[in-house]
Amino acid sequence: MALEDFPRYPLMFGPSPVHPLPRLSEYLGGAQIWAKREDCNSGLAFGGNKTRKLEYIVPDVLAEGADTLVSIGGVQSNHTRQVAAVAAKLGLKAVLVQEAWVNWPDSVNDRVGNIMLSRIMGAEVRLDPSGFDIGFRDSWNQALDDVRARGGKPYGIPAGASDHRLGGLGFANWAYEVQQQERDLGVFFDTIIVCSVTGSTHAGMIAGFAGQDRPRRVIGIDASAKIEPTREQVARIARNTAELIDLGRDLRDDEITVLEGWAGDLYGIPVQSTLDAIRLTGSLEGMIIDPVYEGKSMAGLVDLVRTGEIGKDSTVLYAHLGGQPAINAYSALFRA
Ligand code: 1AC
Repeated sequence: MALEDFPRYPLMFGPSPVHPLPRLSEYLGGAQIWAKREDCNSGLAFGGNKTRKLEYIVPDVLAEGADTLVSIGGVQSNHTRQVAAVAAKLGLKAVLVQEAWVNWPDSVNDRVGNIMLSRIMGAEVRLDPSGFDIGFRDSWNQALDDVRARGGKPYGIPAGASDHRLGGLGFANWAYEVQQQERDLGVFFDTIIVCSVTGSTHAGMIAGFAGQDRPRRVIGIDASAKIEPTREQVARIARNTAELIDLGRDLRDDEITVLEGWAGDLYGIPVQSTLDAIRLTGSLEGMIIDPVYEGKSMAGLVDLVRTGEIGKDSTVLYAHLGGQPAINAYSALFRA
C-alpha cells in the first residue's frame, strides 16, 4: 500500500512551518540552518511530533471502537501529553502510565509541564516508579487490563507511539511534506538533524526520504544514552515502515545513522552542551528547545558544523520535535 492510501485523521494545522535560522547560521560561520517546527504543528496542547504520528493511528483506534487510549512514558513525557490531547479532542478517555524515567530533583517535576497539561485535559495519570526503558512494560499491560475490567475498550499506544505497526507513517509523510516545501521555497536540505529516543520519528523520515530521487543525510542524534537499543529500534522501525509503504527495496545500513556523543550519561539529564545549545538557540533565534530532546540534538548539530562533519556549503534542516513543555521542570537551571 502506498503512503497516501493509509487513512489519516487530521490533527494538525497543515504542513508544519519551515523557516531559516539566519543568526544561528551566521554564528556557526557556515552551513545554512533551517528549522521545521513540530512544536507549532497543531492547536492540541502545544502540538509535537507524536500528534503527527497519531494522525495515522487514530483511524485504527476508531475502527476498533476503542473508548480509552492507554499509553506510557516518563513523568515529563511529551508523548503522553499529546495522547491526552488527542483523547480529549476525540471524546475518548486516556490512561497514562508515567514512569520515573528521569531522576531529576526538581520539587515540581511531577506537577508542571507535560504532566500538568495531561491532568488538565482529563487524563488519568498513574505515577510508576520504574526507570527509563523504551520497551513494553507490565504497568502498561496492567493499565490495559484495568480498563477492560471496568468494562471499557482500551487501545494501547506504546512509548513514543513508536513500536506500533503504523508508528513510522507520520514521519514518512513528513519527508514528503519537506519535499513539497523545498519545491515551494526553492531550497534543498542535504542534511536533516533529528533527535532519536524511541525511534519512529527518525525511522519514518528514513523510510520516507528513501523513496525520493535526491539522496540526503538523515542524522539521528541519540538522546537515550542507550545507543544500541536505540539504533536497533530505529533500524527495525525504518525497515518495517519502508515495507509497509511499499518502498520496493531494502534500506541500506548506510541510510540509518544514529550518532552518540551528546546524550550525556542518562536520558533526561542535560549536560553542559545541552544547556549551551538551549541558551544559544533561545538568545539568537527566540526558539525554545528543551533539556531532554532538542537541547541534545541541537548540541549535536552545533558540533557537527563546527568540526566540518557538516560542510559549510550544506543546507541543514533541524527537526524541532516539540519537547519544550518539559523545560518547566528544569527551572533551577535557568535562574540567571
Ligand atoms: C520518549 C517518547 C518520548 C516521550 O515524550 O515520551 N519522546
